[in-house]
Amino acid sequence: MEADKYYSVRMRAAKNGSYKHGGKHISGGELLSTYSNMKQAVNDLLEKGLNHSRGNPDFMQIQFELIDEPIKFMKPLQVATNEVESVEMGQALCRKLLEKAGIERKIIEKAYKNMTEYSGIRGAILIDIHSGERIDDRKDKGVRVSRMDWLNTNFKKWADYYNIPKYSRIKEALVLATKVSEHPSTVAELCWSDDPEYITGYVATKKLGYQRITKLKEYGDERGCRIFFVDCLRDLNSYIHYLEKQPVLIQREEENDTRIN
Ligand code: PML
Ligand code: MG
Repeated sequence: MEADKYYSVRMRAAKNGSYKHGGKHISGGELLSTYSNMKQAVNDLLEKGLNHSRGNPDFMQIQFELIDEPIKFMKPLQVATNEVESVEMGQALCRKLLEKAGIERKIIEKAYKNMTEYSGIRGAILIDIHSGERIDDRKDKGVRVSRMDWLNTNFKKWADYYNIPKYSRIKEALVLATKVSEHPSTVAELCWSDDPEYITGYVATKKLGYQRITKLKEYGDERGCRIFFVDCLRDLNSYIHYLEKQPVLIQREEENDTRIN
């Protein structure tokens, strides 16, 4: 399979028309596929978009495109799960982890203050760690991290080994967090879902790993968050290019293979 060419396959789904016509974001999906696996790939994304707690879409686009650039292979971030009893405790832990990542308290507070303004955005927003200002110019769209995946068989072995639930949601979030944290300009990522039925989120950095926090919002809340705290003012364009275009495949360490088989 390694010798095969890969395609980036992407899906986006909205309700009340396309985004251009003011539609509400329902779901998005990214994966890499070989040509021979394309039917399955498209079907997986179709299923994802059709069955979402944010509602049934009335607009969906699925597209694929051949990848010319070489794929970068990366090991997944280390995962830790922090059980918390309340949203307040969860959010306090987020702030603590962001501070640990080297972001000043006042910058974290500024990001939180502006958070309601960011919550309808489909992709990620980029916040400069020096000014606390949003620096991407993508308005409602945000930056969509793309061209990344983790082959299911490899993910399942990893999940078994670390005793982590084999949810595609965790796989997809960890793929994204690993790709994002690998870039030297990323200081930290803060994320929780816009799915009203999913309240676990995370803070991720290369050093601290993928720190899951079990309660970051109340059930029923459709406001999500995906912020990248960055130090990349001088090379913003190449940073965004990396997020959108660099193909990445996540693969667990080889040495573990011998231990679980
Ligand atoms: C999402 O659903 O869009 C993000 C989910 C983030 C948390 C996934 C997890 O580790 O449980
Ligand atoms: Mg989502």
